Amino acid sequence: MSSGSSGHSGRTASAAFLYSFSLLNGVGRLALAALVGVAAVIVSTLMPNDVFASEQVKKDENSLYILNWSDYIDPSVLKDFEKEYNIKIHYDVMYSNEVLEAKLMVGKSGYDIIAPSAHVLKRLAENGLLLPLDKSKLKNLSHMDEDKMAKAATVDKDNTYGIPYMELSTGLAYNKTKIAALFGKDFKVDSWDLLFKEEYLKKLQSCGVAALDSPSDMLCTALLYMGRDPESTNKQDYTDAAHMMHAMGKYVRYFHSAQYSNDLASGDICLAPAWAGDAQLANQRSLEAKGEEIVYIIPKEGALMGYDMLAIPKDAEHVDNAHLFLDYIMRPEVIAKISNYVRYANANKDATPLVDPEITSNPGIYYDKETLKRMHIVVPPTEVERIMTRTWNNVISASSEK
Ligand code: N2P
Repeated sequence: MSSGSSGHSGRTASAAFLYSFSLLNGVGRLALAALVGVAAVIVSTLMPNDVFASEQVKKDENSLYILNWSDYIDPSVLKDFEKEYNIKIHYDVMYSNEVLEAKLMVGKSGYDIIAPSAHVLKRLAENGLLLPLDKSKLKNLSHMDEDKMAKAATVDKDNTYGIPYMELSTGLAYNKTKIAALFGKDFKVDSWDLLFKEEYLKKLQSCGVAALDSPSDMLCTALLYMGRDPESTNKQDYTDAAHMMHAMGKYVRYFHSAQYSNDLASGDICLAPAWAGDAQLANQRSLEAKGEEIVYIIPKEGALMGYDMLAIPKDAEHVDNAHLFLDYIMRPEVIAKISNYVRYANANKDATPLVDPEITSNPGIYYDKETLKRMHIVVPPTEVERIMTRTWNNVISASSEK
């Protein structure tokens, strides 16, 4: 298995791009997105076209190029797949749906498997960028949970383009010891107030707050907190959300969608909006390293939940291998192994008995009925896509000027 970069055209650059994009401010992002478009044209014009080309193509037939979120697989699963099928996996990680989308829009991403969140899969499919799955090659679909497949089908009619990979929520994670030291041991953390109200942020600044670099997660959560429709199409709602978030931007150390998990674990930050499994991982590592608990909650105002999907881009070059991989991932023992490693719930009903009871009984991962009542599956409407991007870039730019 090779990871992060490979000999495939343009891929080393794209891995670096995926990382650095997430560290840029709003203006830099737009400029870089335009540059990538130009670079893609240059790279594809310079593709080698000599006598060795057909040899290389043959060698590459036994390959599979995967782009997945960071910390989102048990590496042994990739190795086992390679061994069983004699297929070499080239594995890159990403940190944001927006970057994935930009790459697919440019075309020739080189990937055979991608992991968009469900609402993004919907947009990619609508733009003709995904390949319909060949279900005759996916016999393990029978293991999937019908309810969860039906939920995924609300954005992917008849489950045409994707299979749900992991189920997740966007809640709030905090270091119990540090929050008790700041606010007193009887202080109850049950609200997004801590992330959005200046009076709390001012205090929290000393122990460190981070935020996800994800416009849909952050803006829709802000709308929920404000009691507005998280799928609002009203421009004013986004203006109000941005206004409120500028306060948050003044106090957060950074916006990044992976770094916070390590930083919570090491004690470098004490609070962050978080994806369920990443918070659990932080908890596990923090307990091991310092004996401090990282608690993950679904605040009383509600939180987002959803699925990350696995899908095949329309121009994938290794379509058969991609189907083999999807079918492999749907083996109950394989997806259970992944859930045990990454601490996210999966959507495979036959895998549940194989998942560590410590995970299945955690209401922040496998949600109980009470928690589910506060959770919302949100699909940001297409017509506000631009408003969301612009609003989010403004929040980040304002924050970087602090
Ligand atoms: C896992 C990241 C979760 C992906 N580390 C959120 N879409």
